Amino acid sequence: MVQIKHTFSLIVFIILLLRTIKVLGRDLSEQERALRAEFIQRLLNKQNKLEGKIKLLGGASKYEGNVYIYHAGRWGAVCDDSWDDEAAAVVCRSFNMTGVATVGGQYGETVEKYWLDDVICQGDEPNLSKCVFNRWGASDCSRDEAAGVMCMPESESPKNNRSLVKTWPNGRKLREVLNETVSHLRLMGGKNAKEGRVEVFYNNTWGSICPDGWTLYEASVVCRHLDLGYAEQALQTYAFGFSNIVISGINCDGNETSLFDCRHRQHDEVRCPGDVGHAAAVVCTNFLADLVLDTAVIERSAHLQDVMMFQLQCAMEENCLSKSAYEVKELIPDWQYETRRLLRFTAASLNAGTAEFRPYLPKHLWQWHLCHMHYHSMEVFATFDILDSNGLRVAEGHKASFCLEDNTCNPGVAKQYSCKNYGDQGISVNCSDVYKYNIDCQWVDVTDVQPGDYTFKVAVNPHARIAEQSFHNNAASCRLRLTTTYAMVFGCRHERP
Ligand SMILES: *[C@@H]1O[C@H](CO)[C@@H](O)[C@H](O)[C@H]1NC(C)=O
Ligand SMILES: *[C@@H]1O[C@H](CO)[C@@H](O)[C@H](O)[C@H]1NC(C)=O
Ligand SMILES: *[C@@H]1O[C@H](CO)[C@@H](O)[C@H](O)[C@H]1NC(C)=O
Ligand SMILES: *[C@@H]1O[C@H](CO)[C@@H](O)[C@H](O)[C@H]1NC(C)=O
Ligand SMILES: *[C@@H]1O[C@H](CO)[C@@H](O)[C@H](O)[C@H]1NC(C)=O
Ligand SMILES: *[C@@H]1O[C@H](CO)[C@@H](O)[C@H](O)[C@H]1NC(C)=O
Ligand SMILES: *[C@@H]1O[C@H](CO)[C@@H](O)[C@H](O)[C@H]1NC(C)=O
Ligand SMILES: [Ca+2]
Repeated sequence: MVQIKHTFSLIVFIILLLRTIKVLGRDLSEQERALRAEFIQRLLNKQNKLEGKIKLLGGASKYEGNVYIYHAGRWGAVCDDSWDDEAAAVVCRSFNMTGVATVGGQYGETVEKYWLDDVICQGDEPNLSKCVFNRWGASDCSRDEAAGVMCMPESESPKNNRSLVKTWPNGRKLREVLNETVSHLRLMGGKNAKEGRVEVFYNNTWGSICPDGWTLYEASVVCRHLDLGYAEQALQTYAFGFSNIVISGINCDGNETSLFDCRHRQHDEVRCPGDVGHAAAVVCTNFLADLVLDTAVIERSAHLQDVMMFQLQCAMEENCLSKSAYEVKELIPDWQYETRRLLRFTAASLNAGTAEFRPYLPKHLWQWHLCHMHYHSMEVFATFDILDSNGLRVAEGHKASFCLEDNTCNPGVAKQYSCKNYGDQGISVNCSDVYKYNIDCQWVDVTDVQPGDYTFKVAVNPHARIAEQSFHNNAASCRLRLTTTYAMVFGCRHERP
């Protein structure tokens, strides 16, 4: 029986083979040609139908995970540089949902090459391919920089329900969940006392903390809590060993003196996506940079200027204008003579810390920006936003790259860093990096913003990518009065980005 079946399969195979040879042969009949054309057309149609489609992988449901987009016949990942909630809104809208952005491969390393990098969305684009980004496939990101989203139904959206904004995703303080008198903190597995995996004594055993969402904010609190200085690194790693993960979802402001003052949104069980074997870890140090944004100079320098678009070509290339500028360019033949209204201002940050502030990217990854003729060493050094009374963004100053240097130094301190000639970039202790109001891109495009009262927010090192002693002096939250003829910025105070 087996023999007969085998023979039969062989015959079928030979017939198929003969047919294939015939099809591949020179003399295709018209009908066969038509069949092949139809097959290829179907394949192309399928590709076209998928073009621009989104899927999410690595999450607990199909509505959360790392984002993959289909383009030119394959799926590709999205890098987290510049990735934010506006971009998440665009992704989640394709499921009729709202959502929040996740970064740093929160749902694991990417399984595909990157299609998109430096994606900047306003939030109202019909789909992700309509946002601004580098060329398709142009990316310098490593596999653990995958951008993701966590989508949720509109009704549960924190944006739809103002009363939820404060409680989500914060939850209760850790000290309300565990008994502080018997809970302790320690570092384990490090080469010295200032580094290691963070362990909590919880429910009578020592356990690790879930590394998901572990940032310099949480790490800063751990170092302060243990009296070890400042957090130089927040790690999600197996390098310091592993123990059972007993706590997830810790979320700190960064200025707490005890980790138990941080908020905690663990639900019933520990939920810890990402690599198994990884744990939250820190490296503490006594010497660290600390940028302090100068609020007075923002108030003094802010003013409006109307500029014709032909003077803004470089700025357009670097995405320094709002979306409508690109629409104007497409729709209006004489677009060069249209004007943009810019809110210009000077931003200066002093390094008041005890160590130099150095760029996040190593030198060989700096990007040469032809327009401005210097290298950019950090994807995002500063953000400028205008928010309405509901806290919604009405204008976003692009997130430009910058060149870090010592522009002015306190008396007796020598300048060391300069952007010229591929020089080393950084900000020395007691020196300031100054972006004067008259340089390109040092503005927010307010062409589309109605006159009224707003909040103007400027932040440096906004994603806390580089360690600092404190992040609570990195942002300035100011009042902005915009009229048809002038702008006034006043009442700036420091806060966290
Ligand atoms: C994305 O939006 C553009 C503009 O509305 C549209 O032409 C395109 O078909 C959309 N793509 C997908 C996958 O929805
Ligand atoms: C989203 O909602 C619209 C209108 O209610 C509906 O037509 C569409 O099919 C929905 N899309 C998805 C993916 O559920
Ligand atoms: C907003 O959320 C609160 C708390 O969950 C709830 O009591 C309230 O009804 C919600 N409001 C709306 C408009 O959904
Ligand atoms: C915390 O633990 C201490 C020592 O075991 C105990 O005396 C105290 O009642 C506990 N507190 C709470 C709130 O459980
Ligand atoms: C504490 O540990 C015991 C076993 O040692 C376990 O049964 C219990 O569920 C744990 N409680 C919590 C809150 O984790
Ligand atoms: C931390 O900063 C927040 C503002 O971001 C402030 O409300 C809070 O009081 C500060 N906490 C401490 C312990 O300084
Ligand atoms: C920076 O300035 C502060 C206060 O003016 C001073 O105490 C400190 O020694 C200076 N540090 C350096 C490295 O110049
Ligand atoms: Ca700072």
